[in-house]
Amino acid sequence: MTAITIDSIRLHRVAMPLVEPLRTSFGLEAVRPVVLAEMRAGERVGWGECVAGEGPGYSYETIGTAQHILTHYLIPKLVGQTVSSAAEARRLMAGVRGHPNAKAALEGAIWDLLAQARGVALADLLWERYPLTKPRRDRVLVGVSIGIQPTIDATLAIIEKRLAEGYGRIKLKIQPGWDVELAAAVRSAYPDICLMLDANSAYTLDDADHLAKLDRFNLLMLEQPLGHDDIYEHSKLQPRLQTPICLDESIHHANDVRLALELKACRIINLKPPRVGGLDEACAVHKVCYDEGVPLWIGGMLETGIGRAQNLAIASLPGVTLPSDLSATNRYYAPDITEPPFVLNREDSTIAVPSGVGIGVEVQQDRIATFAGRWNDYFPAWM
Ligand code: NPG
Repeated sequence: MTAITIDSIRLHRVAMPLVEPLRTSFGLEAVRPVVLAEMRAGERVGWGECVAGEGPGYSYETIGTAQHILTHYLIPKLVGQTVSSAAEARRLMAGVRGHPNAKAALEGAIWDLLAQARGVALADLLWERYPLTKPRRDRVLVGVSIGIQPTIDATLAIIEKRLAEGYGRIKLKIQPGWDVELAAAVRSAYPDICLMLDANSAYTLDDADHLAKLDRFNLLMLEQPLGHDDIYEHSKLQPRLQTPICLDESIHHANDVRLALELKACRIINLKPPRVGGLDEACAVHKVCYDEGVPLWIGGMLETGIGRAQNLAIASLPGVTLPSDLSATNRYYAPDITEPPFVLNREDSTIAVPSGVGIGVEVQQDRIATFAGRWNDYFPAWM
């Protein structure tokens, strides 16, 4: 087995202005604070990305807590160690409870280094993690996520633009007061598009009858309607809806998927590698869905090219059967910190999986320096 010895880990904090801010039920994201992990092993450099947000709105972690945990607890556990798998690195970090986004940043860099040491693409290394009989794909099906807009007309205009660009699946963010009427308007304008809604935990079980009104819109799924840490109440909601529920925030490891399936709390799983602590657990979640035939897709956290390359790699696995939240680079950052940009294949709403070794994209150090220099313009010193 190929092993790597971790010589050093350096964190870079970069302020990444979004081409288009995203409004969700938990807030508005316009400039994303991102921490990148640069891991050196001999001549090689591996990269990981921490996607924790500015505030604890999507998860309890913030980019501030992640820096604290990374600097004082996780990095000291890894520097100087020799590992031959990401699972070994996870064992080294196991003394730290929780903090999945922080751990995922380091694990991502380790996967990149291990793939480079083997001379293979990250997607191939992920495919080898568990026995899978089906091959991986070279292109992954993608869709686009549209935030909460000021008006329904504004939403329809953006949908029109995205469809014209070639996105084959539209996801709309909803919240109480911005749901049934919106879905009705979109369906009457576009009776046949592949449409799904994402509530980011904005409802309670008391809203079950209201949510059932969404059934008539032939939605691909309704994502995370109830509590961010709930599985039980979703199991009470799903039988009252025809629309398949997809769990996102509630899924932290493969056993959460097993539990959700046993309780029939959802019919679809959203997998975000950072939310489950990294690509290793992501492979475990993928394996459960693959074996059980549960529809699965990869969620996005507005990643830079580093995290996006990793998401494309896992999205290439054969158990990922629905379009993933992975848009082209030009929708997120101009420029991004990696080259080449990811482009949408308009003819089939896909993006190609990087085929080079490791994450398969080139990190631009000069751009990291530029975006690092803007950190203080946007974020307080204590972050
Ligand atoms: O394309 O990367 C993307 C964004 C997809 O809507 C998206 N992500 O709730 O899933 C989500 C949402 C999100 C964005 C969540 C940023 C947390 C942070």
